[in-house]
Formats: sequence, C-alpha cells, structure tokens
Amino acid sequence: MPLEAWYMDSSDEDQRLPHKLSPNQPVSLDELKKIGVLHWKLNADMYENDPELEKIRKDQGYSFSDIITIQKETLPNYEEKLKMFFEEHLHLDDEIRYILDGQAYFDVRSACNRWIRIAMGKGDLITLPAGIYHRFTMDQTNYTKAMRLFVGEPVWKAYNRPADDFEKRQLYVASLQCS
Ligand code: KMT
Repeated sequence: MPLEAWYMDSSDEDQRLPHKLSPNQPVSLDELKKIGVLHWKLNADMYENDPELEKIRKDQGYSFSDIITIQKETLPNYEEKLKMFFEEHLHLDDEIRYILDGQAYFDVRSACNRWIRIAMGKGDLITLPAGIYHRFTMDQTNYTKAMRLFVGEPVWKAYNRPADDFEKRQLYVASLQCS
C-alpha cells in the first residue's frame, strides 16, 4: 500500500480515529517532501538482513538503532508515554522511524501550520526533519513495533510547542513556503 496522508479535521474526538475531512483532502509524498518529510517503503520481514535498509542507513548516516514495541502489556508507563508522544513538540535532530509491525499515526504541521496525519504501516520508514512540530499516536489497533534510527548517539529530548527560539527551528521555518 502506498503511504497515505491527509489534512486533519479539527474535532477533539478520540485521537486514535483517522480524523479525515469530508471530503478527504489527501497529501501527496511530494507535498510531504516539500516540508522535509522523507519516506521509504521497505520489506519489514527482512529488516534484520536487508541490503536496502543498510544502504539507506549508510547514505543517511543512521548509525544508531533500537526497537520499541508500543502496546499496553509490554511498554512500561504506556498511558503516560502515549500522552507525551501526542503533545505537539519538536526535536533538534531528525526523527527517523521504521515500522516493523502494526501501525500508527504521525501528525506533522504543514508549511501553513495545518495538521497532516500520516498513516504508517509495516514497511514504512519516515524521516521528520529537525525543527518540525509533530506528534505521534496509536490508531485503533493499539499496537506498533518500530525501529528508531539516529545519526550518532541518540538524543530523545523533545521541546513542546512553543519552541520557536531554537536555531534549528528557525532554519527549518526559513525552508518552508506557505502558499
Ligand atoms: C519515540 O521517540 O519513542 C517516539 O517517537 C514514539 C513513536 S515510535 C513509533
């Protein structure tokens, strides 16, 4: 399945629902690229020995990786973590996630500050650029397993919005064109 993304409605119903507008307003991979969001589709069944993944890691310098399984039974402080992940925030480094199993949503702000929801499924690898406001939520299946990649030693620090004074944020904003 190709990656699906769309502009969100503004309802404050359950965050795990799709929140599509009616009619739906899809967002293309090209539009995502314009805001610095990059996507690859890989075969997650062979993530432990995948030359394609190795090539991306080498080309992009993604030297670090670990695996997080997000489900109530196995993730300590599950509810607390989900709440934290859903706070609008940014990082000073790229956020790189590869879904190995299950599914979930990443929400990112468009150049004009609208929420775009990205439906991530098994095999989707995504890079969110440093400085982009974003958040993460489970969908109604409540299960995902993801590889977290990083350039060098990982820094998980998140800065909740507003965090506009960081140089990384300002550089990112300067790269955007709202039209
Ligand atoms: C993190 O940093 O652990 C996250 O972004 C949570 C989602 S990982 C699929």
